[in-house]
Amino acid sequence: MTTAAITPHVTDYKTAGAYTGQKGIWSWLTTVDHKRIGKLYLFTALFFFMVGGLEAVVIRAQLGGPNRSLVSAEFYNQLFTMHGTTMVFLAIMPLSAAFFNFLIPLQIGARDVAFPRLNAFSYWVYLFGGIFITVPIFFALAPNGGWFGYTPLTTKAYSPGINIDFWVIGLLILGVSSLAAAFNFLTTIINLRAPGMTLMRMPMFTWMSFVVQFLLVLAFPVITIALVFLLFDRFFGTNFYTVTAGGDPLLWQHLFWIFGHPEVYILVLPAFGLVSELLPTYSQKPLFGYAVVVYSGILIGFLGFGVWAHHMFAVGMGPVADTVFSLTTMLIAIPTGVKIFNWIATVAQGKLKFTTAMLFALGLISLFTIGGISGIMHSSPPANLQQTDTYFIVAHFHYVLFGGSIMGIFGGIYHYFPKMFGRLMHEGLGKIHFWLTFIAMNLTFFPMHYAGLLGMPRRIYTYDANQGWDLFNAISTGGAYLLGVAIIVFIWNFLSSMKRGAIAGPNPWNAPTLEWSIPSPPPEYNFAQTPEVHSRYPMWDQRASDVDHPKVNLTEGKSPEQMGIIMPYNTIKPLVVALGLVVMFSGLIASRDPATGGSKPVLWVMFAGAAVMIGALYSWLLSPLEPEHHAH
Ligand code: HEM
Ligand SMILES: [Cu+2]
Repeated sequence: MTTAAITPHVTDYKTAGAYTGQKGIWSWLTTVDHKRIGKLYLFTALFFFMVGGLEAVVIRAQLGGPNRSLVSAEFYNQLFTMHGTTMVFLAIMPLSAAFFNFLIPLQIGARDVAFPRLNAFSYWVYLFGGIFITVPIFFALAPNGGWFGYTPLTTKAYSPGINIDFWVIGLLILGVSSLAAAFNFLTTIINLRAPGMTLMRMPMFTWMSFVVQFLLVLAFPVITIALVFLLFDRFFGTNFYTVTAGGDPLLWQHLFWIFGHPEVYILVLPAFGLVSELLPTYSQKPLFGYAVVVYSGILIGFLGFGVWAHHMFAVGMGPVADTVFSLTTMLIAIPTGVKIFNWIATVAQGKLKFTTAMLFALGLISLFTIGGISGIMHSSPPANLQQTDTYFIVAHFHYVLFGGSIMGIFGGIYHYFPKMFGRLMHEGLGKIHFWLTFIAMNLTFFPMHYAGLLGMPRRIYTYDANQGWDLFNAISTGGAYLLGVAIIVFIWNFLSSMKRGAIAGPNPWNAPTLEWSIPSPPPEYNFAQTPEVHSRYPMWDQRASDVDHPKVNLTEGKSPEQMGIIMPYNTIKPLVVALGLVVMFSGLIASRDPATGGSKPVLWVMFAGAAVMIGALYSWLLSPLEPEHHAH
């Protein structure tokens, strides 16, 4: 890699050229900078993670012992529906989006994403969609049909109230955000790579993100269609899912899981990508079998579209379909196993540094493997018929989603916090956070395997004593409380380190990729000069003597204008378009039918929202690109 040499008069190498840019709430409302949008996703998604976590703690408090009545059966339905929906769509997906936004342009040597304003739009649609679907729980009107919303339960006949309308419309809104972002990142990764950054030189996080964008673009249209059918059934009297009118409730299950299974890879592949960044850094060794790790990621993405009906072994598809989907599901274990093998081979004989980030990466390997093994167990239809809809399944997906996604994302936060904020998180608190999480996670979810094998169904709001479930539930609940403590330690470390953490410098971990070649936090324009890349580990290419003071790509304290770099200007229009879109959708449920408690559309609200959206979009598309010709 060739870079601008350190300017001789740099006094404090650690902060030289670091971001000093825009300040104030207006600059956040109008930002189109991928790094700031990444931080907005991070703060918002961590908030929703805590909301989802709180819902989980209330669920566990209710289930901590037999015959409890902390919450009603109806409110319990709302709690698990929103817990699942929040964790999947408002916490883990946006936490991954925080890393897509902050990291991808830095890893490929670009100054921003392909469509910065569209990027801002995605964030605001996510935020407004998240508020739209979350607020109802405070009025006990939240979605209550489970996170996969099976029909006919979610049709008007069985759910006449407004609850399911919030879920259907909320997910449609969030789908707009995910799809817009996916097209943005696909275009960015294909077109904006620095000279020499060939596909097989891309850092692994960018590779796995690349695969995920394809999954998003292919999977989200499927659930969008399923939701539109349900919206029509609920609002306009069609019968896509009503069997007595010639519809088919199983159509929903097929459509939901054709989206839903790729969705689990959308949730875990970014964490896999982060772990593939962390392990080489903290072993000071290249990733073992880089190309094989890339291909196994692609294969997981591809096979992920061929297994959906393993969620439906109990609906009576017949032996042929059961066999096919069982085999395809078992096949996926191979590329997943390859990844785990390559990670272990990377760590083997490495110069290991057990930082908090490294512990979370190793935590992912062990916990995800436990989840993967139980996944193989219920890929066999006879075993599945015993385990489906029991706590064995709840245990399984928490080992892959908490043990996988969340552990990987925590590792990524400790690793990239210095690049984002210029300061290090506190390692002592980090280690406490890790060990509390690791122990509490196993206390919470491992006993669920046994409760499930002993017949405890999921989604029951209470249970009778003496069925052999009491002890397992008591341990799980204790574990959940301890997880709550672990998350408080993390939040304290996160917030206090932003102000008081040790100054980090460009590359505190001696990591190998481009994002570590620029100051922390990076200047608005990222790279003073577009880097030229000659290998997969540009920072490790440098002469040994440069390691202490690597040639970082900076020019001290100059603004983009002074550097002659044209950066996209701030604008409020993406936010206004997003607001118009959400108001338009909200108009569908703006009034209530007193008889059924169901919702009714209010046309003027819909038109007002549409007018704001189209007006702002028009002005956005007509506004000139060059900053000086434009008044905000
Ligand atoms: C923070 C700690 C967590 C605890 C204590 C927890 C606990 C639980 C419990 C007890 C249930 C079963 C509710 C029931 O069937 O009645 C559940 C369901 C679920 N959890 Fe978690 N969970 C946690 C984190 C997560 C995370 C990180 C995810 C990631 C996506 C997640 C996703 C789900 C989903 C999708 C469901 C199914 C909801 C449904 O049946 O509709 N959970 N969780
Ligand atoms: Cu699946």
